[in-house]
Amino acid sequence: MIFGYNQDMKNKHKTTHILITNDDGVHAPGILALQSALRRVPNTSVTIMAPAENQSAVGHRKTMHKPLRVNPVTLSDGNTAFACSGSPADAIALALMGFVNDPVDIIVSGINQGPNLGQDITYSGTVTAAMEAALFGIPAIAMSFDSFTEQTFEEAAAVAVKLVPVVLEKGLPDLTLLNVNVPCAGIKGIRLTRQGRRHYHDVLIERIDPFGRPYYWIGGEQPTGDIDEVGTDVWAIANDYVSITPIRLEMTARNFMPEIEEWHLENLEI
Ligand SMILES: [Mn+2]
Repeated sequence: MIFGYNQDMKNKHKTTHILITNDDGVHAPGILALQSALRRVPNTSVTIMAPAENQSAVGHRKTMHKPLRVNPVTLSDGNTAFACSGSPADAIALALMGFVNDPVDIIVSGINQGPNLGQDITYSGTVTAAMEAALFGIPAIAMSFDSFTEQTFEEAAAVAVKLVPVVLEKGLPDLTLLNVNVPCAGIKGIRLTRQGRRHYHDVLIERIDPFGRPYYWIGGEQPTGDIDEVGTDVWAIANDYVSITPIRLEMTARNFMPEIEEWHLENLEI
């Protein structure tokens, strides 16, 4: 609430400054579509600070033991962006701690090539960039597209264009961000969801290098999920709905507290 000030007049003249990042790298097609769409929103300015290389699944990584480098780059549509050497979270911190002068109103991360559902979120550089923004108290939206191959990001970008003004108007609570997933095969509607349950199918592969030493890969089939659990992000995407999940960085397992209190851990002799 601003006293003695005409809020409508203020909003009419205010330019919204959107900071865009991703984890697929600054030259990925998803961020190209996202920035292109958000630039068309009236009274909007856009700054892009994204990893120079693909940083998918780096999680909420903070670079501490080597310097960060930033270089201006030109995107394939002629717009400019900043490419940084760190993680997506580093990109957000860099921008907000002083590299970008203009105050940032909202951060949009993506559009990721591939979904970020259920327990994917702490692996995801797309989502952890939004987590970093939440730590700075800036509203943030993580955008992911439910295909690892299709590059038709226009519908997902249109969702971001619709969502940004709502989040700007309503605001988000402390330590809270929105995780948005967009289906690939036509949008049936929008659903507010909770995190579902992911199932990972990675295997550990051991191979031998030319010098006789073992080395390892962890990887495998794409994760699946409990698609029958109605109301989850996994369910929504399986049913061609846009999934919007509010995510908190306060991760206390509250429903486990009564049971673990019965363990009386405070009585452990140490
Ligand atoms: Mn990615």
